[in-house]
Parts: sequence; C-alpha cells; structure tokens
Amino acid sequence: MTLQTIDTKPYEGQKPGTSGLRKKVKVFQQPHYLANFVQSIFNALGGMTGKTLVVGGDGRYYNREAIQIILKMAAANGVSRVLVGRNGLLSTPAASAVIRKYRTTGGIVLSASHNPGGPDEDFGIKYNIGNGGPAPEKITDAIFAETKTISNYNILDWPDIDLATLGDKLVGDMAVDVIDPVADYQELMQTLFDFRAIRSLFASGFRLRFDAMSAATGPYARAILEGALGAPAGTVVNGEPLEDFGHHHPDPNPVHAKALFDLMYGPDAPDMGAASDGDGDRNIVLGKALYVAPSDSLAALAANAHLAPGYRTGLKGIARSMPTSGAADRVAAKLGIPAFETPTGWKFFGNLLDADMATICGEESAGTGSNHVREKDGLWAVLLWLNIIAARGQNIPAIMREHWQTYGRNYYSRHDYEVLDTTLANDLMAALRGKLSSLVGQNFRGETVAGADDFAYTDPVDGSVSSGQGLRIVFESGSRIVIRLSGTGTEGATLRVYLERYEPAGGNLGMETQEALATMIALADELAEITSRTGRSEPSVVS
Ligand code: VG1
Ligand code: CO
Repeated sequence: MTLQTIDTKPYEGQKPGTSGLRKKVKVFQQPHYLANFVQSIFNALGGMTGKTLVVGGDGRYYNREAIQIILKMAAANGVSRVLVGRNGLLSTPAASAVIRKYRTTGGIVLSASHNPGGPDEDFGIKYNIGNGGPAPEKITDAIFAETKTISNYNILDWPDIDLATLGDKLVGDMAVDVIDPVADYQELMQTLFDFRAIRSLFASGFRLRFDAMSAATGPYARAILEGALGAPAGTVVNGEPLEDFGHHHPDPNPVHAKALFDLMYGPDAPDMGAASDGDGDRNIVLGKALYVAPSDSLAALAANAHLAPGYRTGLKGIARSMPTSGAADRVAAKLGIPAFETPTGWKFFGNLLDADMATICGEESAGTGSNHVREKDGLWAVLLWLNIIAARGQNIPAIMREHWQTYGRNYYSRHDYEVLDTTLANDLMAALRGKLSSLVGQNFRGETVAGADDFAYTDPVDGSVSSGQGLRIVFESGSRIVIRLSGTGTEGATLRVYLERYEPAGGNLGMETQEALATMIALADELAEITSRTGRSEPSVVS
C-alpha cells in the first residue's frame, strides 16, 4: 500500500451547475479530471481525516471506474469509513436517506440524472452534506475555487475492490461497507406510508405501470411495489439498470417516456402510470388519459398528504422553485401555512427543511419530495399518490378534477429549446433582461405586464443571496412567463420557457393545456424574440 501524491494542473470549467458537475464521459475520462474535482471537494471541506462518506451513483457508464478512484482517494485523504451501494448503485434519494441514517459527514453522488448515458454521453458528480442534501452554494463555490488552484491530489495504490458482494472490505486502512442499496430506503418508506392500505388497493385489482427507464429506480420499485406491496409482476417495466439506459434519455417527459404516455392515453390504460429518471429523484404521474403536470402533482400531494401516516399531523409549509406554478401556493393559503419560492435546484430547499419551515417541496421539472430526505424523491411521490388513492377511494382524474374545482387550475407548460449556440442563447437572455423594466405597464395581446425582473432569492434561514435565477414577466391576469438557461446540460445551451395561466374554480377547467396557454406562448416568442433569434420554429421538448 503506497500513498501517492500526484501532480496535476487545474482544468477549466469545473463549476458545479444546478446539480453538481456534469460533463461528457469523455471529459471526465481525461487524465486527472475526476481526481481533480474529488480532491477539490476534500480540500473545500477542510480535509477528510476521520470523516465518513456515502458513495453511490445511478449506475451509468463510468460509475464503477469513478467509484474505485474515489475510494482510493478517500483512503489516501484519511477518510475512516465509506458506505457504498452494491455494484456502486444508490438512487439519489436513497443516498440522501443513507447519509442521514448513518450520520455520515456527507456523500458523493455520481449522476447526470435525466441526461443520457454511455461512452459518448454524460456523467456527473456532486457532493451532499451531512443533512443528506446537495451542498449549498457556499460549498459548491468553495469547491470551484479549489479546482482553479489545485496542484496535486492524494490516491492510494491499491487494487480495485469487489463491489458486487455485500459486507465489510478495506481500502488501505479505510473501512468500506458495501450495503444493500434498497434496504434502508425501503425501511424509511414503510414509516411514512400505509403499506397495508396500498397492498389492499393492489389486491383489489388496481393496475399500475411504473417505468423505471432502465435506470436506478428499477431495483427499488421492484422490491417495494412488486415485493412489499404485492403489485403483480410486470408492474415495473425497464426495471434493470443499464449503463446506457438502453440508449434512451432517462427523462420522464412526453418525449422520452412516450411509451408510457401512449399506454395511458390508449384503450387499455391501467389506473395509474408513473416513471422516474436516471437517478430516481424525479417522477411523473398519469391517470387514465390524464398527465398530472408536476406543479399540479405537488399541489395535490400537499393538499392530501395528511392521509398518509408520515404526514398525519399536517405540514409546516410548502416550498416550490420559482418557475414552478403557483398551484401549491393556493394549497398553502388554504391550509394557513407559509409558501416559499426558491431558485431552481433542490439545494435551495435544504435550509427550509432543516429549519422545519417547509415539509413538502417541489419543482415543475417532475421533482417532489419532503423532509424525510433532502433530495427530491421519485418513488416517494408515487407511494404518496398510491396512499392517497387508497385512502380516498378515488382515481387520479377524479382527485384532480376535485382539486381544480376547489383551488382553480394553473395551466402550465415548459418549452425547452435544446442545444442552442451558447453565445446566441446568452444574447437572447441579455436582450430580454435589458428591456424588462420597460415592459411594466405595457399591454400585449390584451395582457398588461404587472411586473418583470431577474429573480433573486434571499434565503430566509441564513440570509444568503442568490441572484440571476431567471427572468420573469408577470401579467395583471396572474399569467406568467419565466425564461432561464438550464444549468444541467452538457452541450451548448438549453433555453427553458415556463408558461402559466390561472383559471379560477368555476371557470373553464377542462381545456387542453397548450390551447389554454396559446396567448402566453405567443407572447413569450414575441418578447424574447425566440424564433427570430434561434431560427427554431418550435421547442425541442414540450412538457
Ligand atoms: C433541471 C431542472 C431542475 C432540477 C435539476 C436537477 O435543472 O430544471 O428543476 O432541480 O434539473 O434535477 P436545469 O438547470 O437544467 O433547469 V436532476 O433530476 O438532474 O438531479
Ligand atoms: Co434526477
């Protein structure tokens, strides 16, 4: 066993984005690239002597190699113990649960989430802190600063260890515990939901299709849905995690989960459809011929959470990211609890959850979760929906119809323009930013602009400020356009256009979403000059 100190030079561009550092696999495979970033994490944490870590990932291509490197580096940096999921697998919410349960210093999560995997596709890495959640900006900034000055890293000369069998191993003096990736997570779910009621639901013939998209959630969904809850075999499809997700994007949206949408809108639709993403933190939910917009799902889950044992005493508050629709705010108002509006990315929910100011959080991008972990949690959302369906004895369309009749409906859609030229995208944003203040008071297509700004957030717990978080144009009608650039892509720039229109209870609640939003869609194009600047006549993805 030799401790090696390897000379290295900084790589440019190792700045963590919305959710960690995401690059092409080929970028990560450059000499020392991954090691530089890992050592920068360790340096930013002030050294690792005696600390403990959880390490795991979504199983994508390069996951295994990366874990072996990280283990040897952790050992060389003095880490005393690491918990690793068998075969290097841990869904993002499970990693969060394990960090919390075993009170480790933190964890390294290897995932590029919904991005495609394979030798020519994407890889990612992020650090989660001891609360189980993504490192806040002050830590990601410190890591980035380290990447710019790094000159060497520590690694142990030690053979790769066997990650396929459970149990205690050694890397140098460091203990490595290869754990069952599902067990701790499943145990936590059993404390939150009425498994007996959900079992009866399945026993009575309720049919679910869960599409794990050949990604990390497969083993969790099989063990919990088909195992503990008795759903028939075959309920979970694409349940085997594959390094390239079977050549698909593990992104649960109408484009990449098309087979599920086709089934749910077809003649033999089961009662419920659901899917999760590459690392298992996202979810979508569909009823027969009804896709529940993620913003609506957040609102409906919050309104009904008290039906599940883990939330029986009620919610402290509801938090949503700024681009997420205001549907959840209406539930918070009715419950008499606070509603919080944060920037995009789960790291901004951590403080609110830790301070017990919010219990349920969500994002329009198919992410919902609660204070049970510090990440969004795809399977959690599916289980909460099942618990609610069982308790109310109603199907999803009926639950959503009643929800809209009570709260009104926030018609909502996101239009993504992917792989744009970066300069062109930045110019578009700058031009719109430059004219925001002049828009206020003006009338376009019958809609008057009530306010327009570049969203900045002051964390109510620690006072930290995050600016430049998305351009928003709010109309007097309550309708809204939000535009921002993605912070998770690895190729060019992705423009995200978020569209919202509120229809009060008693109004027209049954419209087709894109038709309901037609004016906002036209206005977004007009104000941001999307077609003229990008040459794109339509978005790459509509969700
Ligand atoms: C996207 C989503 C955001 C989410 C993030 C990470 O970020 O919009 O809501 O938190 O992905 O999700 P961006 O910057 O590309 O819009 V995941 O499932 O990749 O960990
Ligand atoms: Co994800």
